[in-house]
Amino acid sequence: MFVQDKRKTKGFPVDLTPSTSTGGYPIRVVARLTGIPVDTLRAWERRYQAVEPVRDERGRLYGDSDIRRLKLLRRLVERGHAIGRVARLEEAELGAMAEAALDVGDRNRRADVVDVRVLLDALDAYDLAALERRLGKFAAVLSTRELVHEVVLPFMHQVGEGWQVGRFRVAQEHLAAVAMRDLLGGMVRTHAPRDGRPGIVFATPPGERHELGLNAAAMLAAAGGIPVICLGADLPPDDVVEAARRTGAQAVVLAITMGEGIARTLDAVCHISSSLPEGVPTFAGGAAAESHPDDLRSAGAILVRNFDALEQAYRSLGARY
Ligand code: B12
Repeated sequence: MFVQDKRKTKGFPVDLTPSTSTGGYPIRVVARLTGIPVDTLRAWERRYQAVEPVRDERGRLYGDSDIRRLKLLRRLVERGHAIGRVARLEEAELGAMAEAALDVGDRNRRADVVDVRVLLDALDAYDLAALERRLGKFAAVLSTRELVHEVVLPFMHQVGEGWQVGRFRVAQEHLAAVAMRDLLGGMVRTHAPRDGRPGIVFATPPGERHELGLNAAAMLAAAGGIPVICLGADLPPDDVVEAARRTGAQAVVLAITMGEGIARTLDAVCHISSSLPEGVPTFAGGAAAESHPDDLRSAGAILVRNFDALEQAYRSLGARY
């Protein structure tokens, strides 16, 4: 028996909780979660050993990692890859190939698959556990990069809107921020590279407490395999510089949302960019950063207008998508 959330999104079950102690999903549920017909699943297993589910007396049981893997395989096959060639690749390799194939059009088309309302409902009820569990379900079936673009950003946007129109109180916005920080922590752990490559320091300047965009920026770096040193909001400039020096960071990313006090913020940006070691760039994004392109340039920072441009910058720093 599965506990299934009644609110479904166009046939995509959003809250399926496996009732077995092994945490496994039977093949019919996997077919629904991955969009791969049962017969095809069996053929992929038999012929290509695409996944190797455990078996018990009731049949095959698949784990979250099998589902992630099957989703990636389906996406690659849809784009013309032969299943026989990709079926046995490591998950990281499949992820890199699938990320490379994901474009903006795909994102828009896929937006209807994910419905962040279940997250907003959890927030309505002040239910952090449900929020994190539901985020976990999305994380099981989407790649990290998809999770950021299709779940995290739309969710944060809705939280912001909800806060503004009085649906959410500050306490609920704080709960959402906690869930996002936990999610980021998980991503940093999961994607931590072992090759000792330098990381990126993330922070907001003094007086800037809006950190949701910053967290999303950090998640995308983690998704690309770049080590993340996320210091959070309202940081003294010297602390940002010190963290970058001590960790041998290859860049600093600042999020600047608030127009109020922008002169002080720009002073801080200037201090950071001029104190960093030679060759370590300072990137800045967010609403107020976008409104002050010339001032930012004068302060020695590179304006990043959106998350696509940010990913482009990460690629130049070695991110693998
Ligand atoms: C949530 C929120 C807060 C929370 C922030 C909590 C947190 N943990 O981050 C709290 C309650 C702390 C807060 C406080 C305040 N806030 Co406020 N807040 C918001 C709100 C509702 C949502 C902002 C948000 O995080 N959205 C989600 C993110 C993901 O979206 P986004 O900010 O729009 O960012 C987009 C892009 O800019 C980009 N982006 C963002 N960061 C980055 C970084 C990089 C590197 C890149 C590439 C891109 C990028 O990504 C997003 C794309 O979708 C907005 C109103 C709104 N609806 O936007 C006001 C808003 C930002 N706040 C505002 C104000 C004035 C304040 C306060 C002064 C209010 C007060 N009187 O107390 C204080 C000041 C706090 C401070 N000193 O910083 C104003 C700012 C106006 C301005 N231009 O200066 C806004 C616009 C509300 C308004 N219309 O007046 N706020």
